[in-house]
Amino acid sequence: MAGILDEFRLDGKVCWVTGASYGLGLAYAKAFHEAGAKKIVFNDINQDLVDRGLAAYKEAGIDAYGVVCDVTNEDQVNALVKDVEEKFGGVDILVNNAGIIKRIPMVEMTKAQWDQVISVDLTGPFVCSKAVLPGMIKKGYGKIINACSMMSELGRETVSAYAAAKGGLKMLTRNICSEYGQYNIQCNAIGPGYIATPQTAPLREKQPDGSMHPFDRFIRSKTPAQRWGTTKDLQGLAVFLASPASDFINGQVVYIDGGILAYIGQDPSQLDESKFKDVTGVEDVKVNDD
Ligand code: NAP
Ligand code: GCO
Repeated sequence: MAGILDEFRLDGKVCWVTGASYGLGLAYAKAFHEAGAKKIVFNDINQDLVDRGLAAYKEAGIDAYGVVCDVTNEDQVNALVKDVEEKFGGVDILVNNAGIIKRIPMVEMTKAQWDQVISVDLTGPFVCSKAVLPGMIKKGYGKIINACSMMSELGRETVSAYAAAKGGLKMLTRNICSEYGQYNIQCNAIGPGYIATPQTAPLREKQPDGSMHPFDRFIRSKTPAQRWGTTKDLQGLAVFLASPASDFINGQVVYIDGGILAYIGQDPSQLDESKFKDVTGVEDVKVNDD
C-alpha cells in the first residue's frame, strides 16, 4: 500500500534544472535523482561548464543530460525543450535556478549591467517557463520552482538589480500559479537565505590578516542559526515542491534562511567567534562575482 513517503517520490519524472553544473542547481538535481526521477536535464552557458557538470553527475552515479543553453536565449531554450520532449517525453519539473548577481552601488551600475541581471534572473525564468508550460498543460501536470532570495523581501547596498529581479520573480511565481493552476500546474519558489556556494564565496573570504570577512560576521549576527546554509539544507524542500506531496501548494515562496526574516539581528561585535561552526558542502568550482 502506498504510504505518505511515496507522495514525496519523483518516479518517472523528467526534471530540468537550469544553470545546474554546480552550486544549488546541482544539489537540487542530485536530490531529485535520489527521489527517483527518471531523467535529470541541466543546461549551462558553455561547453566547459556542461562538461564539468557532467563529470559531477557521473561521479554521483547520475546519467544526466547536459546541454549548452543560455536561459535568456528563447531559440536555444525552445530547442532544448523540443529535444527533451523527443528524447524523454517532456519536462515534468522545471527549476529556474540559473542566476547571476552584480554587487555594484546603484549609482555606479551601468544600464547594461542592470539589463544583464534582469535578463538572467527574471526574463530567464519567464522564457523557460513559457517554453515548458504548453507541454505541462497537455499532460495536466507540472511543477515549476523558482529561485527567489532574501532579496525577494529585503534590500541591501549594491544589489539593486538582483533585488528587483528576485522581487519580480516572486510575483511571476504567483502569476504562473494564478494563470495555470487550473491545469494542475504548481509554481512555487524556494527563497534561500545565505548559502555557501561559489556565488556567495566573495562574501565569506578571509581578510588579508586572517580575520573573518565583515559580511560573514554580519550574516551570522542576522541569522539565529549563526551559520551559513549549505546546499543540503535546501534539498528537502526542493523534493517536496517537485513532488505530489505539494500538489495543493501553489504560488508560495518558502524561505529557508535559518531564521533571518524572523529576526532583527544582534550586534555583530557581541558574537563569540569561537562558537561558530565552519560551513560545509561548499562546491568550490568557480567564483561568480563581477
Ligand atoms: P551559482 O553558484 O553562481 O550558480 C548559478 C549557475 O547559473 C551557474 O552555473 C551559472 O553559470 C549559471 N548561469 C548564469 N547565467 C546563466 C544563463 N544565462 N543561462 C544558463 N545558466 C546560467 O549560484 P548559486 O549560489 O548556486 O545560486 C543558484 C540560484 O539560487 C541563483 O538564482 C541565485 O540567485 C539563487 N540564490 C542563491 C543564494 C545563495 O546564498 N547562494 C541565495 C538565494 C538565492 P556561470 O558560472 O557561467 O555564471
Ligand atoms: C548578497 C548575496 C545574496 C544571496 C542570496 C540571499 O550579495 O547579498 O549574494 O543576494 O546570494 O540571494 O538570499
